[in-house]
Formats: sequence, C-alpha cells, structure tokens
Amino acid sequence: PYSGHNVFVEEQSLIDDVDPDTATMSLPQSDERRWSDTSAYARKKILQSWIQLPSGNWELGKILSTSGEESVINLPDGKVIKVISETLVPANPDILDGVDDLMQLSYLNEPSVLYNLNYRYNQDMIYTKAGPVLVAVNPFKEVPLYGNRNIEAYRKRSNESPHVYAIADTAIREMIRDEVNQSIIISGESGAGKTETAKIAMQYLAALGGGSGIEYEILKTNPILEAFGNAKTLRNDNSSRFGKLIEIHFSESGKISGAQVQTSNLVFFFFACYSNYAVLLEKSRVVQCAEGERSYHIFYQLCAGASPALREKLNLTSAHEYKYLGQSNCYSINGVDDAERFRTVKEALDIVHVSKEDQESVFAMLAAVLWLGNVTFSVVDNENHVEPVEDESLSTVAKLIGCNINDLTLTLSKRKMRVRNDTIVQKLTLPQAIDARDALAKSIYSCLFDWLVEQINKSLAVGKRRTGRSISILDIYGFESFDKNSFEQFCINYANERLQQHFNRHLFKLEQEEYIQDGIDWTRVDFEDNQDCLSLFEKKPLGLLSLLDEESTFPNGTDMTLANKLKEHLHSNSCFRGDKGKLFTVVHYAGEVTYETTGFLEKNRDLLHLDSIHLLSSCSCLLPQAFASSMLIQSEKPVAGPLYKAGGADSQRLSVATKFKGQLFQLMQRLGNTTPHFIRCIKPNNVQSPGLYEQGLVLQQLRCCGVLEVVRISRSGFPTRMSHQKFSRRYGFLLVENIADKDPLSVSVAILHQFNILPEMYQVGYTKLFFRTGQIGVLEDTRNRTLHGILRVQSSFRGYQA
Ligand code: AD9
Ligand code: MG
Repeated sequence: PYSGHNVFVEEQSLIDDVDPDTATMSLPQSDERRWSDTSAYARKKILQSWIQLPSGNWELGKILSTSGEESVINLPDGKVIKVISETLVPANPDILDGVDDLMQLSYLNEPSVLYNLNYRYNQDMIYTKAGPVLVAVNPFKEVPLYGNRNIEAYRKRSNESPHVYAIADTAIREMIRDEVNQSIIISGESGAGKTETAKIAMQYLAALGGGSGIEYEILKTNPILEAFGNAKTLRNDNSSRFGKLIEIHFSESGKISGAQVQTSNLVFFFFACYSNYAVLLEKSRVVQCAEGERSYHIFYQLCAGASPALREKLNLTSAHEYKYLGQSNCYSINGVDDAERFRTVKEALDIVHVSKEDQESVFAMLAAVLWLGNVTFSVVDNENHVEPVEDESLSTVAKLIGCNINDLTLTLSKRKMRVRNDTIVQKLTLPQAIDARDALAKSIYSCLFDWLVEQINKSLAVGKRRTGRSISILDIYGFESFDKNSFEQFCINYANERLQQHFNRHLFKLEQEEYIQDGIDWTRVDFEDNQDCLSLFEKKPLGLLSLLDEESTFPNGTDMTLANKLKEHLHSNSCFRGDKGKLFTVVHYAGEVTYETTGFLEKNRDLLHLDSIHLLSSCSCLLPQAFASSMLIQSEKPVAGPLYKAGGADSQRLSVATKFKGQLFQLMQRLGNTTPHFIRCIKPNNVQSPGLYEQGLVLQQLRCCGVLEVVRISRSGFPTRMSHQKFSRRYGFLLVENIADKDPLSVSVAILHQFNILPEMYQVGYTKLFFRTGQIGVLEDTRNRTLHGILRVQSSFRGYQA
C-alpha cells in the first residue's frame, strides 16, 4: 500500500472572482497558490463538492448551506449531513464530466480525477490523457476500440480521442519530423494491461507498415513469447514473467518529406527486433510456483495439444502426471483452451520460420524439463548420498536430450570440484541432488527461451540493415508488492525504480531545466525524486546490490547473515528499514515493500555446475549443445563487475543481480537516446472483472505513477517547444512578408504576429520558443492546408502539361 509522500494531494482552489463554470477558460497560471490553497474554498458558492466517507471513498454531494465553519450537504442517497467546510473538496461543473484530458479539469484534485476516469470507464472510454501521458484503465472485457477501422480513423486523424493508436501515431510523426528515435514506455502494476497495450501499439505500427509481410510476422511473435514467457499468477491469468523491449525499425525509404506525413499512405519498410536487454526470465517458476498459479503456459499447451504422434515421440503424458506442474494445484485457466493455444503457437512458429524440425526439438526440451521434475532419488550408502532412480523419467530425459543415461545419473548424483590442482568428486545428498536436478531444468528452459528470442530476431531482421529510425516499445514487469516478497520482486522493483526516474527526469526535471536554461519565466515546482532509493540499491560498496553480491561470494553466507549485513550497514538510510529476522523494508516510490532474504543468495548465485554444462555439450541433440555453448560463453565472458567463485563449486558466473543491473543500464541508455511516450496502465480491481472500479486501488496507482503531478506541471507550463531555426524553417514559408535576409528569431516573431498567437500562449527563450498545450496545432493545421494547396496546384499543373 501507498504510504508517505503525499505530494500529489493538493486541491486546486478557486481563484477569487473566477466563475467555476468558466474557470477552464481562464489561462493556466504558474502560481503555486492556485494549486494548494484551499482556504478560499469555503467562502465560495459552489454547488457540488466531494465528501470523503468513512470508507475512504469519495461521494459527490450538493451543498445546501454553509454557515461558519460547517456546511450542510445532501448526499446522492438522500441523506443530509453536516461536515466541516474545510474538508470539502471542490467538484467540477457537470459540463466537464468525462473530459478526455485531465488537464481540462477546473479543479484538479484526487476525487475529481478519480471521478473523471470512472465516468469515462463506465462508457468504455478506457483511455484518458493526463497532459502528455496516456492513462489506460483495464476494461477486462472486449471494447470496440480496435481493429482496422479505428486504426484508419487515427491515421487520418478523424478520431482524436485519447488512444494507444494516437500515441503510436504521434511517435511515428515525431520520428519523421525530428529525426529522432522514439520509445513507448508502458508501465503499471501486474495485470494493469501493459502487455495488451504493447500489442495494440504494435498493431498500429504494423498496420502502417503494410505490404512487406514482416508486420504480420512481428505480430505473430506475441503468441510465442507469451506461451513461453507468461504464466498464470494470482494477479493476472497471463502475467509476463520477463521484460521485453521490441524495436521496430523503419528504413530510410520510410523517411517521407514533411508534407506527405499528414496525408499519404505511409509505406514503411520495417523490421523489428527484441532486445536482449531486460529479457530476464523468472526461471524459478519452472520448478516451483505458488498454490493457484501455473508454470509457463507452453507446458500445459503442449500436454493438452500435442498430436498422438508427438506424444508418442516425447513420451508425453497429461499435465497432472508431472510434478513440476502438479505442485501448485492449478492446471487450467478460465476461458482458455490450452490445446487450441498450442495450435496457435505452432502456426506462429511456422510464420517466424522456425522449422518443423526445430519445433520438434523445442517440444522435446519442454518434455525433458517436465520429465526431469519426475526424477526421484534413492539413498545408496550409509552417508545419505543418493542416486537417481532408474525409471521411466530418467530414461526419457536421457532420450529427449540425447545423452547417455549413465552420464545423466552421474551429473545428478556427483559433483566434480577442483581443489587447488586436484579434482575431487563429491557425492550428493538428497537436497543437493534435487538442487542439481532443478538447476538443470531451469537452465534448459531459460536457454530455450533465449534461443527462441534469437530465432525470432533472426527471422524478423532477415537481410535488413539497421539504418533509419526506430520506435521501441517497452513492456516490463510492473511494480510488485505481495505478502511475501523475494528476490524476484527485489529485482523487478529495482527496475521499476529506474524507469520511474526516467519518467521523472523526462517530464519534470528536464522540463524545468529547459525553461530555466532558456531564460523562461517559470516558477519552480517541486517534484518527488527517487534518487535516494536508487542510491540505496546501487551505491558501492554499501548498497543493497553490492552487499548482496559480497555475501553471495562467501561460502558460508546464509539468508540470515545477509539480512544482518544489510541491517548493519544500511540502518541509517532513510529508504531502508531492518525488520525482524530475515525481513527488511525498502521505501519505494510506489510504497513500502518488505522483502524476505530467504533464497536471495542462492538465486543471486544461480549456480549451474560445470558438470551440467558438460552433460549438455555431450548430448547428441543440437539444442542442448547450443545451450551448453551459450552458457559457457556467458560464464567465461570477461566482464566488468564481480566475478566470483561461489559456494566452493567449480563454476564462475556473474551474479544475477549484477547481470540484471547491467541489462537495466543498457536499457536505460537506449531509452535515453529516444523521445519517450508514456502510457500508464491502471488496474481498476484485483479480481480481473469488468465494470468494477475500486476508488482506493485506482487512487493508489495514480499516486504511484505521478499522474496528477504531470497534469499540474503540464498545464501550468509550456509543454511544446521548438528552436528558433526549426520554427522559422517549418512555418516561415507561410509568411506574407519577405524574410530572405532575416534571422530565425525575427522570422519566428513575425510568424507569431501574423498568426495572432496570444502573448500568454508562448514565451520566447534564448534558443527556443515555448508554447502552451495545443498552440502549435493551429499552426500545423495552417501549414498542412497550405501544403496541400501547393501539392494540388503542382499536380494539376503536371496534368495540364501532359
Ligand atoms: V503483468 O505485469 O505482465 O502480470 P500486464 O501485462 O500489465 O500484467 P496484461 O496486459 O496481461 O497485464 O492484461 C491483463 C488482462 O487484462 C489481459 O489478459 C486482458 O484480459 C485484460 N486487458 C488488458 N488490457 C485490455 C484491453 N485493452 N482490452 C481488453 C484487456 N482487455
Ligand atoms: Mg504483461
């Protein structure tokens, strides 16, 4: 739950002498008072107001009378109550019900924003702008907003209501106009709709890329990645357990001169590629998952959908027979036909050119993982050492990966270790053998996932060079806060902390700095920065990640010693709190999360013994060999950061946390070179049902992602800007007067005058012009109309010549 920093909770008060019904017409003021001063409110004659009920929910009430400190309010259910006037929060006039940009609200307070989103949500208008940010409220049902007709409407700009399509369209236009790569950054909690939103954006881009066929392939990558990377969790039946960044490249030939952009069919020649960055799959799910959750979809799909011949070949049985799938007691998802999905995945694999032969190898690997989970052990000596039982499971695994059954037995019962220059062989106890077995299953699966991503990338990028520009879509796991939070949540929330900073930096910091740099009159607005929390993670040597890595290198490190170490070194950090035993709490931007160190060290070390790698490389099948070599490359690659020998085992690897951090930095670097477009997904209820809008839950998410703050800043500022040069080049030809020998600034000023742009609507900086929201649209329209006129004249002239 959200706690603490209440920077967004500010009510905008009425400014004296402004009629509430016309308040939107008044100019935005950069006056802080307008946003924070509520004292004037009580004196105003306002008809409607928000009252917070004991439940925490807000109700709209009619103000019957106000005397002294108290007001008498009529609630919708007919009840009349007396409240302290100070606690009332002004409501917007009815005429503003359901405005499509929160910036248009006269009163920008929490209940008004909640109400506005709810009002729209009830009419299936799930998208709302919050200044530059798109807010998407998950409908949990089909809404008639998508498909070719809608795409067409956004492309022609005949529909201007907020939409993912509109964001994608803007990204394309800005990519061409500014010659800068773009990114669409989608965030939100688990189940809020990020992955769906990413697909909707891809749909739009693909529709514009029509013709080459590659767009169809790009869309078909989704069912594959979802089958292998998504699973049912308690929060989302189709939860992504990996982060993805897809880059859609547009070739140089897609560079179309400004005039055509607005109207013509954009014929893009493009290809896409999934970034290896941030594709960090939650591996542990393969071998264990919580009650009521499932492992990766593909396992159930294979069990349900494989043909009799394939079953026979893989010695496949039903999902219930596999221990890895059985432990969570959940095999199916409401409304999902796994067998049908399996067919879709196979089709998709065909489309991205994974050969039938390779497909069969992929399925064999899946079956091998499942059978590995069924391998059991028996004690073979009086020191509790074990060996795998020679049964159907063991022999099937050996057959599927193509190894000698004795080699498999050896790998699962003994460990070779190098001590100084000698190699000694250690026999394994039951827990050690189970670890070795599970580690093998996890690596086979995660290598398989990486391999698939690689195949997809090869297919999508076939023969294409990376020239031109790109639009990247980032769909990364959202902030997670559960009853029990482990290493996975720790990494996920760290990533979200970074993304949040990117968002903050982009929208707030850069904004203000730019005004100040360019000498614009701007009243500074404070905003929440999460640098402190990021430092808690990243500081060396005394940050969470460094301390975790350090403890991971100690053979005797345990979950408890880790917890103690963190508490010892970080207790004075304001973002950290040491709790009882193995618990510690981090104050994240989105709220406090208490983590339990159980399993942290083991998951961070992520040991795969060399014996297992050797086993895979000895296999006769191609995939296991490929996996082995990629693992060897990974573990032997010279890397920056701590390389260590962990747990005395003969295996050198980069810690998971360090790898994760590295991937995250690369990701941020990539995003740093793009113009970002942000979409914030909101989950209106925790039960995945349509029509249910829980105020408290929505409010918490709005606060977490700073939606209210964004609106406040955007409205009071000058969100659109352009350099004098660019402005004069873009609009100069519209001038009636001769500008041949004038400097860009004078040309710009002349344009502003000729088009009667009101002085309140812009500011002239040292290098740039700054505009209020919407101003540049007027100029763009004129420019386009003029250009069309010119083009028409030209084409009729050509017709005349012919
Ligand atoms: V997680 O962090 O990967 O666990 P996401 O990705 O945020 O999560 P997802 O996109 O998977 O959530 O959405 C969850 C479910 O909400 C989907 O399976 C759909 O049933 C539903 N959803 C989301 N967006 C839409 C939409 N625009 N239209 C219809 C939607 N249903
Ligand atoms: Mg997702």
